[in-house]
Amino acid sequence: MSASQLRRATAFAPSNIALTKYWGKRDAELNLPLAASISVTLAELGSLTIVQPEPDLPEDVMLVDDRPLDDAGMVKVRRVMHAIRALAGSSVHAGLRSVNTIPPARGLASSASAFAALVVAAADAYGLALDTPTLSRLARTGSGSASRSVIGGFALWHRGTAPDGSDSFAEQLHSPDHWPLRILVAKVSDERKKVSSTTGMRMSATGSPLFTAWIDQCNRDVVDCQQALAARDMRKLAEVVEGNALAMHATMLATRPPLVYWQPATLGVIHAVRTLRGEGAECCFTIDAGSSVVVLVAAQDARPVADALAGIAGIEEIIQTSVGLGARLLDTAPRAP
Ligand code: 2P0
Repeated sequence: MSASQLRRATAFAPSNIALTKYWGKRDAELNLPLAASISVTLAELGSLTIVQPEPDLPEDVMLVDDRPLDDAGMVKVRRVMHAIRALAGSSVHAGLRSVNTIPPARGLASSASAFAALVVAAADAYGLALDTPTLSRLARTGSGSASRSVIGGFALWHRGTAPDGSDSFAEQLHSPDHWPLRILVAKVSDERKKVSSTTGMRMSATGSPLFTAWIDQCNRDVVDCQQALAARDMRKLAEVVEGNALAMHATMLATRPPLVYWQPATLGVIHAVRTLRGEGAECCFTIDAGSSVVVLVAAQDARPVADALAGIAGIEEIIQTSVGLGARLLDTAPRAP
C-alpha cells in the first residue's frame, strides 16, 4: 500500500472481566497463556484510539489521556504496530492517541481495551481487512487480556499449543443478549502501588507452591463455566467464577514474596455477595489483580445489590455497566483513490 492510501482511523474497544482467569504464561514474549480463559465484555467502559499514519514520523508516538505513554508501554505498542506494518507492507509510522472512558484507577484494566482498540484502528489505517481471530492474536501480543476485548458478549480465549501463538486467540461463546447481566464494579480505596499483572504472574509461576494446581483448576473451570453460561445458570456460574477468582488469589497469597491485593472492603464485598445470594439475589463476584470487586447480577436484582454494596465501609463508588459489543471501527478518513 502506498503512503497516500493510508488514512486516519478511530476505534473503540471495551474492557473485559475474566470469569475464569488468565494468570500464568507459557510464552512471555507472545503473551501465550498456560490455560484458556473466559470473559464478559463491558459495554461503554473502554478505550477510544485514533491511528494517524504520518510519513514524516521517525517512530510511532502515542498519547494516552493526553500524556505520552511510558517507555514500557511504548515497547508493546511498537511491537503491535510493527506487526501491522509488516502485514501491510508499509514502513510509515503513526501518531497514536488513546482516551480511556474508564475512570483512572477504578480497578479496571485499561491495557485490554487499549490494545484491542489499537489493532482495530491500525488495521484499517494501514488498509488491512483482517478477520477477527487475526485481530485477537495481534491484540494479544500487546496485552494477553486484550485478545478477549476484540470479542463482544462472552468470549473464550483459547490456550493454543502452537509455539508461534497462531492458535491462541479469543472467539465468541455468546452474544451480549444471551444473558443481559448487569455488571457492578465495587471500587475499593487502595493507596498502594500494586504489582503489575505481568510481574505478578511471573512471581506466582516461580514462587507459589499452588501454581500447578491453579492451572489444573483453570482447565476444569473453563469447561464448567461454558456450561453455566450456556444454561444461564447463576448458581453454577457463581460456584465456578467465585471459586476461580479465590483460587487465583490463594495462589497469589501463597507466592513468596506474597501478592496481597485485597483490602478489608474486598472481603466485605465477598461476604455481602454471598449473603445477598443466600437471600435470593442472582449475583456472584470476581476479583482481578487488585482490591476492587466486580459483581455480576441479574438485571432485576441490580439496584438492591448495588445499594447494599455501596453501604460497605471502604467502598468508594459503584460503577454500573452491562454486557457489550466487541471492538469496532468508529470513523475513518476517506482513502485516496
Ligand atoms: C484476567 N488479569 O484474566 C487476569 C486476571 C489480571 C487478573 O489478564 O502481561 O494485563 O499484558 O499479558 O493482560 C491482566 O493481564 O497481562 C489479566 P499481560 P494483562 O483478566
